[in-house]
Order: sequence, then C-alpha cells, then structure tokens
Amino acid sequence: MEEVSRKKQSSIILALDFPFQNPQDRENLLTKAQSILKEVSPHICAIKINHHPTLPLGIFGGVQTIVNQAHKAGLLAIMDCKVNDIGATNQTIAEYYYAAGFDALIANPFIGWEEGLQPIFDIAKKHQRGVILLAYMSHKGAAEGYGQTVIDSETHTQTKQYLSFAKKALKYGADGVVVGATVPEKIREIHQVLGKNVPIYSPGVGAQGGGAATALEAGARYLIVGREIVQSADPAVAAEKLKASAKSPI
Ligand code: BMP
Repeated sequence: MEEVSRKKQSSIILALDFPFQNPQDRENLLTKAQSILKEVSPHICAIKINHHPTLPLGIFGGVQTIVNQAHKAGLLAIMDCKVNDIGATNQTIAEYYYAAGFDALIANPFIGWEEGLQPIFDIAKKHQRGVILLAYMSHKGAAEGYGQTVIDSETHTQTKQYLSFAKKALKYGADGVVVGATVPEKIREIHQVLGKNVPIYSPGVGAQGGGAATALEAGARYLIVGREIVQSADPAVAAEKLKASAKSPI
C-alpha cells in the first residue's frame, strides 16, 4: 500500500458507495461505478468496496470487474466486509474475496483470535494479502463498543477497548487499522500505540464531518472517502482537491 501510495502520490482511498437503486438497473450501476473509477483513478491509491455495489452486482462477474479495472489502473482494492463470524465461516468469506482479487479485507476484532480472526490471517498469509482491523469506528454509537472501558483479557488491567484492539493489531501483524476521521483524538491515541508499524485508515471525511487535515495531523496514513467524491458534481475534481489537501505525509 505504501509503495502504491508513494507512486500515485496520493493517500486517498475511494469508497465506491452508491445509494440504493432498483436492482434491475444493475448494468447502470456497474457502468456508473466504472466511469467514476476511471475519472478518479489518477488521484487515488486504492478503492474500497462495501455492500453498496456488492449486493446488487455480486462478486464474480460484477464487483470483480471493478477490482480488475482498479488493478489495471495501478490501484489496490480493499473489501470492506467487516468480517465478524466464526472461524470456519470467516475462512470461506476470506477465500472468496481473495479469489475475486481483493488485496485486503477488513475484519472486526470483537470476534477475538482463536476460531475468529486467526483463520482470516492464515488465509491472508497463504495468498499474500492483507487484513485490516477496525479499531474505532466513525459513527457516534462507536463509543458504546470501541470506546468502552474494559479489563484486558491478557494483562487483567483496565484499558479502553480501542487501545486494546490497537495493541492486538500490532501483535497479530495486521496490515492496518480503521479509525474514524470524526474522532481525531482517538487517532492520536491509537497512533501512539502503533507508531509507523501499522498504518491508520481513516473514513469519515466530508459527509460525516471529519476533516482530512485534522485526521492526517493526528496520525492517519490513508483517508477513505466516499460521498464527498462519488456524489460530487465532478468526482475527479473532488478527488484531486482531497489528494492535494492530504499531501503532507507523503
Ligand atoms: P463516506 O465518505 O461516504 O462517509 O463513506 C465512508 C465509507 O467508509 C463507507 O463505506 C462506510 O461504510 C465506511 N466506514 C465508515 O464510514 N466508518 C467506519 O468506521 C468504518 C467504515 O468502514
């Protein structure tokens, strides 16, 4: 990721999210996604795919076309499936997404290591792909889970859930963690734990109220941006502006 980001001179990851539309209009949706990706490609380092295109288009023959297009443009592709199940199921989920060409997927550390995250990391290692873990989400309710005070199961001391997840990301050798741009103080704390060992991916810029510069100053390495680009009158201009405002860490 670091290599692609430097080459493209961009820290922006495009969240290719679209609002609900009639599932019969699948072809239009695919055309729209491909056309925005083409326009925006020079200004980003990766795409992130969530349920928005995956549910109507499916993976093989649908979203996979977008992943292939991203790769041809020299970009990486992250699957934002927030894997959150038992190990055997997680393994199958990871195998399908990696088979579709995704370079990394996002998983939820609440499931724990044994029979949870471990099979995902094993499959990732086998295919030389990445795993990114959630550490503190960008929405308000994140405080109820990621923000709660817990007794760490290993140290038996009181800590914040997100700091415990940050330490686990280091221990597991995660390729990144997700921390909302809406909570720069949490980015700062998590960055103190991770240093340069695990990069912070930060969604929540623009539509959710987070600021690009603030998130980067706090320690985010990549900005994940959806509506601010996708729903702009000129997605390429919006992406270029964000790229320019996020120049500092490169
Ligand atoms: P937008 O820039 O339009 O708010 O999109 C952000 C994207 O990142 C969405 O796909 C959302 O589901 C995802 N996301 C987020 O906003 N906050 C998180 O904490 C984790 C996410 O994956």
